[in-house]
Amino acid sequence: MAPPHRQAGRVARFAGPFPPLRGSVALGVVAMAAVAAATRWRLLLVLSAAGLGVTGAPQPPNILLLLMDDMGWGDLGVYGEPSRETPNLDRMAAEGMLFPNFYTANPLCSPSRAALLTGRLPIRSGFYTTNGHARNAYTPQEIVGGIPDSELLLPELLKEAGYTSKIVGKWHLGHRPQFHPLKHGFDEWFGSPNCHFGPYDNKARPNIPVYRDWEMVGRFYEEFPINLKTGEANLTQIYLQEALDFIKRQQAAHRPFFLHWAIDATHAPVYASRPFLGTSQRGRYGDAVREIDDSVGKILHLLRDLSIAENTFVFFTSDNGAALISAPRQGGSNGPFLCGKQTTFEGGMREPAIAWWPGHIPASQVSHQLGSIMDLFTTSLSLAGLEPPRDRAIDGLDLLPTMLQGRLTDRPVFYYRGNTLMAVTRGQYKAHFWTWTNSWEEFRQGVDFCPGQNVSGVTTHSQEEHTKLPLVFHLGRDPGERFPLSIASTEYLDALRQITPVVRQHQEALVPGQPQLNVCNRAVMADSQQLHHRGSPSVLFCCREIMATQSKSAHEGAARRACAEAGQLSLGHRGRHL
Ligand SMILES: *[C@@H]1O[C@H](CO)[C@@H](O)[C@H](O)[C@H]1NC(C)=O
Ligand SMILES: *[C@@H]1O[C@H](CO)[C@@H](O)[C@H](O)[C@H]1NC(C)=O
Ligand SMILES: [Ca+2]
Repeated sequence: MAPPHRQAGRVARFAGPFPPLRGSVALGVVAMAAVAAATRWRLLLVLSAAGLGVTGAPQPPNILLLLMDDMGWGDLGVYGEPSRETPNLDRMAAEGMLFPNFYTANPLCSPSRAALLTGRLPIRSGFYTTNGHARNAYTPQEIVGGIPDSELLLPELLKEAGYTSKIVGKWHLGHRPQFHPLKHGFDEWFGSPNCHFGPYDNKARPNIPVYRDWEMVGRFYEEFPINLKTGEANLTQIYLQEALDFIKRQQAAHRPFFLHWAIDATHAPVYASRPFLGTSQRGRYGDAVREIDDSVGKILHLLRDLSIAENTFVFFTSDNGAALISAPRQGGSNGPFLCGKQTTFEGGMREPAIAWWPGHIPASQVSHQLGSIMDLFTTSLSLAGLEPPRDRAIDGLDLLPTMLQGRLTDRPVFYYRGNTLMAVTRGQYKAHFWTWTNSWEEFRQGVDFCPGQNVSGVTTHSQEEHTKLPLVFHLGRDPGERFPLSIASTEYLDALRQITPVVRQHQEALVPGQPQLNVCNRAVMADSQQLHHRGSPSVLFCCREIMATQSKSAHEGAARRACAEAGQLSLGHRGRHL
């Protein structure tokens, strides 16, 4: 049973979402007055199944998570984007609550999405690599790792509360059949296991498949064209129709639904359909944003049309910061923040975030709660009247008290890159234990995670350790992380006094999951038989990954030997063959 204070919280919270009880159901209500509200609607469902009629049975709210890909904090009008081209999202914010201090759990797609759906840091779920120190990793086609069966995903848990779940768009938690979204709680899927990279030659590498449920219905650049020259693709329109259709069907069936709308038009190569191309002041990236904004407007409009807006919780955010490597043509804006995707500076991890639930979340609110993408897991369970799993560490907070009562909860934000805790924020203070952007090798080849931004000793191209004397920034006065506090100041000591115990506690209790994303591990590579073939895509990928890291870890040593054996890397002469 939940502790009494939590149940009490739920009683107050749940007074709202339920439609008025009438007729035969009312009898049950008296008996249930003393019952934990968390289980209230489930009992009523049981009663209604026993013949009390579906219409009178209260339903928990629908949950709609709008997850953008590589959209930055600064990309929406409401966040100050100067072109002001997102009227629908701006209105959503005006009708709901804006979270300016909302964070993802990792600056890259796959781990961030794993964190949302498990409520756990990727270091716990295994969505990281030990190929190198502080390396980001995702699920390229060659990898056979994915979301472990032992992880409990949000849609699996929501099933207990009668929800039907659909994911539209990018999954990114593994390619192999055992990682299919329908094996992890989703009832429906339309989309792809990966980014829309390509086109590939279909010999060494096929184009990325697109699925409807279990069936592969085509591939990007083939049945689902993306014109790289003009930027034209109809995918956002297709994803929009999938969402509208699902919402209508669930509403007609009187079933609570969870829709995870994980679209990807703002991930390079960015795209838009013809009516939106060329319409933005910001170029092609802006065209993609405009089409998304228009689609969000249509989704919210449908909820109102069907009279389910007050029974549908909607949250808008992004999986990681804008990809400045693709900017300005194919990347977005991180507003005043430093660097972008792939980094643990604010630009890589702070996300646009809007909560919307008319009649429940008061309009025009700004919450300074430090929020996390992992909170969407815990908050969604709370909306469904469910408790988070107790047999594992959960990092997400229930944000309902914040959204409904304006409550603020002191909580840290952990910034990981792969296996390494890079930084921690508590309150206004952020301490960096490691700084790194990318390697000099990569940087000299033109890969820049922080174009136009060089903060000496901060945006470093070698991995710099600061665990003894962290670099500390006050994010209120210095959101751009440009002026580290003087280590001689009392403010610095005070900040560390707040942060150090939180870090110690976190690290002492941490049990890392088995790493799933080691690209150079033969056991997890798809074409391990071919690993000895020079030029095999996975070997090339593996070796490039190694080249890009500065680490000297044992794992990397083994991976390096594998690459050397495959003839792609001569030991002791890094970079010679690449
Ligand atoms: C998008 O759809 C329109 C209308 O059906 C069609 O004319 C166009 O060729 C499609 N574009 C792509 C890139 O698929
Ligand atoms: C950034 O500035 C520092 C100090 O001026 C300099 O040493 C470093 O090379 C610069 N980094 C880049 C990537 O230009
Ligand atoms: Ca992304």
